[in-house]
Amino acid sequence: MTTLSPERIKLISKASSLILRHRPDLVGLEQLPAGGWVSTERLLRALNRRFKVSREELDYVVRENDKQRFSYSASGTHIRANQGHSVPVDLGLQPATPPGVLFHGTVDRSIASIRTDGLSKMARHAVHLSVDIATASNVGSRRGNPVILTIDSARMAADGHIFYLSDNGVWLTDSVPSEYISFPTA
Ligand code: HQG
Repeated sequence: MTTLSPERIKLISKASSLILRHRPDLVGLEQLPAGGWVSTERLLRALNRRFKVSREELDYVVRENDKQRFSYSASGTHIRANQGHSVPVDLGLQPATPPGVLFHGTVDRSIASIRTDGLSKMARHAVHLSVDIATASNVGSRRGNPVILTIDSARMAADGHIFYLSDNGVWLTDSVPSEYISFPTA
């Protein structure tokens, strides 16, 4: 069975994220097709040009990736990123009822602006929210000392905000106005 080093997983994961979330043009696609599904062959051809990635290695990354960033179609002929896109994409996700509370990990320097404007999707397709504090803390710590915001998703949903659950358990929504956000007091 193929086992890959963490470095190799990261390399393949990053290159695949770049193509499947941000740069479909790198595999000759003007835009992402419905569902964000790209032919696995097409992705492998592009990866192979740079890194000599085998189908077995890609399978391993899809299966073992720490955040389950990618999914294969049922037959494995196509692959997509489960979330995190910056290019327009219709993932075909159905609106879903979120848990009562969700979390978002950010950093101190963003707080003033989030207090005023709420959470925006910034360069991504949606605002990303987590079901647990540990995940939100990991997300925030990519940028510095994490600050955890608590989102009143129950009230948002009641007020008509639409939520989607990605295949890897991330909650997505268009924006979070600041009235639904609790900021840490300390
Ligand atoms: C902040 C990674 C100022 C927001 C992660 C965040 C996640 C504002 C940054 C996924 C703001 C956007 C998403 C406002 C939002 N003013 N700052 N009004 N509204 N922000 O990367 O949630 O490893 O687009 O707090 O783990 O950090 O790629 O979003 O700090 O799951 O799979 O603007 O990406 O997953 O940053 O991360 P991002 P995110 P992957």
